[in-house]
Amino acid sequence: MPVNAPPEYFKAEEKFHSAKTKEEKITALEEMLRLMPRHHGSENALAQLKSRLAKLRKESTGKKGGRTVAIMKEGDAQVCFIGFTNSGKSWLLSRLTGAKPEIASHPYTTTKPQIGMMDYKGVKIQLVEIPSTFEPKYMSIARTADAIILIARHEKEEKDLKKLLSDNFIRTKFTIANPFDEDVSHIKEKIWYLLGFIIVYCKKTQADRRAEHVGGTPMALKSGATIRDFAQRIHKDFVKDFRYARVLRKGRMTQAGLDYKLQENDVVELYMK
Ligand SMILES: Nc1nc2c(ncn2[C@@H]2O[C@H](COP(=O)(O)OP(=O)(O)OP(=O)(O)O)[C@@H](O)[C@H]2O)c(=O)[nH]1
Ligand SMILES: [Mg+2]
Repeated sequence: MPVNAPPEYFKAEEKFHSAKTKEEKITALEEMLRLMPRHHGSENALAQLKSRLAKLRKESTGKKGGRTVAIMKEGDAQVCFIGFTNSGKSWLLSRLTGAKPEIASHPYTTTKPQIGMMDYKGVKIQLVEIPSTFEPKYMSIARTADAIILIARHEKEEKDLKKLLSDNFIRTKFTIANPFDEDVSHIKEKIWYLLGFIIVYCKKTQADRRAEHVGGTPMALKSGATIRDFAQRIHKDFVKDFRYARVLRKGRMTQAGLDYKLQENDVVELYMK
């Protein structure tokens, strides 16, 4: 047994031993591997975990459908809806995006992940409804998503959904929403707030004339982002060829370098070598 493994490791190990399916075993093993301390004394244990995992992965990929289903991320962020059946996930998805998932009163209407693109002030956010069967191959989407909306109609559901996340080792940040009890526009704001983005606007660049738009193209950046993050997002060479930026903030123009911190509603113009 590894020395100094955190308590979460043993929780994952317990889960591994009680897992009924290969997929659940794999998820637990991946978690154990992640949590195992890495030092000289744990090398053997690490190697053992890796080989067990490789074996299980090999056994499970032969099966139809594969082990995990990845949804290609599109837009600036991917947000999952997780909730019990009939909680209004498909309904919410259809209200927030142009998607037309089947909405019905019978349980488990949605059997495969449903995708839609939400527009928030010109920024695109991909929304994914996870089927309420909570199959491991679909739960893995939530693990890599940028945020999760737990769709809960009452406290019991909220509690059970939180447990579901923890049982699946999902640490993605989340918030709770109830589509039949809350304004859809309010949920939209919640999603945005949870993501913690700011919107800045791109002004024409010398290097890229296509970036020229009346009013500027909106760009979503993590709050705390700098001119460097901004430049990198437009083109990988823009940091290398960067001379300076001009930032229009609350009516005032400032000349700024790569480390300059951006704020909501800044309009940024890059000058290149
Ligand atoms: N209470 C209430 N129910 C509604 C409302 N609008 C739709 N519904 C019903 O909510 C139920 C669930 O809707 P869905 O969006 O399909 O639920 P889901 O979470 O996607 O469920 P599954 O995909 O079937 O697991 C349906 O029976 C709808 O008719 C509403 O305003 N209030
Ligand atoms: Mg549905």
